[in-house]
Amino acid sequence: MSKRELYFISGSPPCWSVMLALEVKGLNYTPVRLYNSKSEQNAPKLLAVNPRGEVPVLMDGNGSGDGATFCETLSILTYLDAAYPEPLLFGDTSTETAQMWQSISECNSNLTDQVGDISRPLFQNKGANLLIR
Ligand SMILES: N[C@@H](CCC(=O)N[C@@H](CS)C(=O)NCC(=O)O)C(=O)O
Repeated sequence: MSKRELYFISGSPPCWSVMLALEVKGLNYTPVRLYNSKSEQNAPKLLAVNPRGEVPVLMDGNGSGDGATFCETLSILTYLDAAYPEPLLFGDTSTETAQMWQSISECNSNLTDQVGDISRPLFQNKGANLLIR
């Protein structure tokens, strides 16, 4: 069994990002599905990693004794790129890397909240009052 575990909730785009990165890099991992309906992401073991009770959470015991545990998609992707550079996710040149981070920053600053305002009421029945403004 892989010593690398990814804790995820079905249908979660942030979790998909990490799954994609692991596949692109050819890294084996054990996917650990959590059920949002049972609040499994709030288990003490996971709250110790992310007190906000959100996934993805990556536990990377890579067998070399310097395993790592992270939450937050971008920090997980950054860790994977540094630890397993083949192939690089964030560009091969300084210009490519800057262009990618520019796009990521623009999305996070201008798109993520707005998409959440629409998707949370639709998919999680949360925050429907936000749609009635
Ligand atoms: N900024 C976080 C967002 C993660 C996030 O929103 N995860 C959602 C699934 S898409 C979650 O865990 N929700 C559980 C909950 O709200 O109780 C990241 O990029 O990792």
